[in-house]
Amino acid sequence: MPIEATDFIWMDGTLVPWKDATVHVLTHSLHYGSGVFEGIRAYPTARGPAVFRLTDHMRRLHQSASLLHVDLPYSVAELVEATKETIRANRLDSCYIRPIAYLGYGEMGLNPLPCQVNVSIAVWPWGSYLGDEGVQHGVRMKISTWRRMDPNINPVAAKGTGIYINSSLAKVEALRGGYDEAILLNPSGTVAEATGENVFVAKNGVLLTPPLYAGALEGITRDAVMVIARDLGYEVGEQQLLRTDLYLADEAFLCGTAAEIVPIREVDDHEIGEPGEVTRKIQETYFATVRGQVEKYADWLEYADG
Ligand code: PY5
Repeated sequence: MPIEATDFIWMDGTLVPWKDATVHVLTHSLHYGSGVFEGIRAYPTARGPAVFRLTDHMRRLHQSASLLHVDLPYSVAELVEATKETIRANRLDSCYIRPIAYLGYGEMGLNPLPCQVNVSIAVWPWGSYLGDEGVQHGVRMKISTWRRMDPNINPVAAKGTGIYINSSLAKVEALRGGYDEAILLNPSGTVAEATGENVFVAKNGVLLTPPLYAGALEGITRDAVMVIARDLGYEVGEQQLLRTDLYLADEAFLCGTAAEIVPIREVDDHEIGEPGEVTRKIQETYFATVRGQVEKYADWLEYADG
């Protein structure tokens, strides 16, 4: 799905025309994958565009940066304000938001400490990451032969650009095998997460997701799903899962900002089937929440216009 250009990208404090938002080929992060990023979404609501858990995402950007020894020149509050300004400038009702902090031009070599830190925020309209058909009827997953990295090889808690090569390899393997998306196991062989989403299974009415120590990113959608599911009356637990727990699940789904809530229809050719009641209810509540229709979760929305 090609990126749809908008008018402006926020770069280091200024709104720059989309086509001028470029970097030098000797940008440090291009060579060593030393950038950190976030994926955020704004949704249309009765009060204008609302960003879902914007402050939480910007806090995580700061945490990712600190794990990679990148000193961000903007506070969480400044990044929140810059995001709202960028949405307003592009007059968008809903969009995907991609902040990235990267080590820029001026220094080379593996020591990141002397490098200048640049920050940009781009916004553009982006449909369902795994397709509307996937959101409705579920996706076909493959357990990847690539493992999620051990947390002592790379800090998997950081959304670091270089770390995503692992996800890309798994994604390509799954796509070339005729599947929609991959699930990665950790080095001990239990389920970690998908290439850009967390994983949940439902078994006998209980909802389970791998704990963070299994290699799962502390997803903001994952957290929202746990809150919503408990409020809907489901028991929710963090538990290590075997690949066979996926094969034998009553229901399973992926969740993440880009993908939103996507049912899993099949894992390694083991059929789970059309989305069941637990998945449907969580999906429904999540979509109503992000559109500002659920009073209980009103705190999760930060309005671009105010
Ligand atoms: N796990 C990984 C590896 C992720 O990259 C993401 C988000 C998640 C889980 C879900 O986290 P959250 O719920 O906080 O979004 N992935 C990015 C996203 O914008 C990039 C995907 C292309 O969803």
